[in-house]
Amino acid sequence: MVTITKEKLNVQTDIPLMKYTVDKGNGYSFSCLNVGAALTSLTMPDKDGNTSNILLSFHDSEDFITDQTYFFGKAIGRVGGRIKNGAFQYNNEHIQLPQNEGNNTLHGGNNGFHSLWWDVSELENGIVFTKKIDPGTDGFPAELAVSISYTWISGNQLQIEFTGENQSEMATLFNPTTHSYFNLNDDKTAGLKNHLLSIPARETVELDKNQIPTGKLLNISDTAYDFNEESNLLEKLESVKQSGASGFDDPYKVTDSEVAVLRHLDNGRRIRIHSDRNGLVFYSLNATESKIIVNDGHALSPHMAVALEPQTLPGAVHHPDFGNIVLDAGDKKTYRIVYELSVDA
Ligand code: FUC
Repeated sequence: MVTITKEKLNVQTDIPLMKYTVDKGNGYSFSCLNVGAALTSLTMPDKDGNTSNILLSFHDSEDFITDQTYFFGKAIGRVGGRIKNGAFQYNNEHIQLPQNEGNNTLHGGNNGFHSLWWDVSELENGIVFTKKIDPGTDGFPAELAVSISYTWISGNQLQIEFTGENQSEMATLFNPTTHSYFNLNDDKTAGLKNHLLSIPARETVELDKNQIPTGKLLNISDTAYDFNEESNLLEKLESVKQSGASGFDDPYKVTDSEVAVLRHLDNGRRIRIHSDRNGLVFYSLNATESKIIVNDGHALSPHMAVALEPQTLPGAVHHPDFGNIVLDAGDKKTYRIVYELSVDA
């Protein structure tokens, strides 16, 4: 039996900051905020029945309002990832988007989904955030009606569904994702110890020095980036660091709808991530500031968790082979991401 509770958090804001918790009553529950449509916790048992939040989360709720760096659990849109020069061409017209990382646009700009206040309604097994976003709000063309729902579906599966409906006469872009960072340890300071990861992909998107997709794919078979075979995450992280990278921050071209499986060697927790799109950005939280306090009051540190962000491959707006993220006038699209949780005995 699913129960939904609603709590007003003690933060001074014009719009009350609300936390919604959707509890299955069997050790599985999640919580969300009306700012950023953020998933702030996802709780599950381990093999001994101890429950923990498997997401990295800000300790102070205020940080969910102000953050423009880490995006813990946030909804991301209109477009996840980076858009070169924050611009694209449509029918020979140059369309400029808000630039928030040098000349480029990252995660929908500073006024993207992650920073907005959403209307909320309760569903039978979850909640739905809705908002009509116009160009004056986020700097993208066209009025877009967005809904983002989080619901428990069959088994212990959390489904996140994004719908965008273009309600104007001009085209826009729609490639939303969710920016959850996972850590299956009870003690988040243990970092990624004991984590095994698999990703069904033989190629990643080549990135330039500003992490902008060049349009090429790189064959990663038998390199440290290859997670086709389930691999120890810390060992792979060490290998890529030895080759000069700060960690993983790469778009994988996935070959299956089960885009990643992350599990813990000892405590039995396992998450399978399902998606209906061709890309997965794998980010190992490479740069952090210790003034950020997370979860039970610990300082944030590098590689404390991993973000696994399903989306159409970044760069699609400039490289048609990567997919189509244009939402034409009047069009409506829905994308789903499912977190399937289970515990190995
Ligand atoms: C991922 C990365 C970025 C960024 C962000 C928080 O999407 O690709 O580099 O740091 O998350």
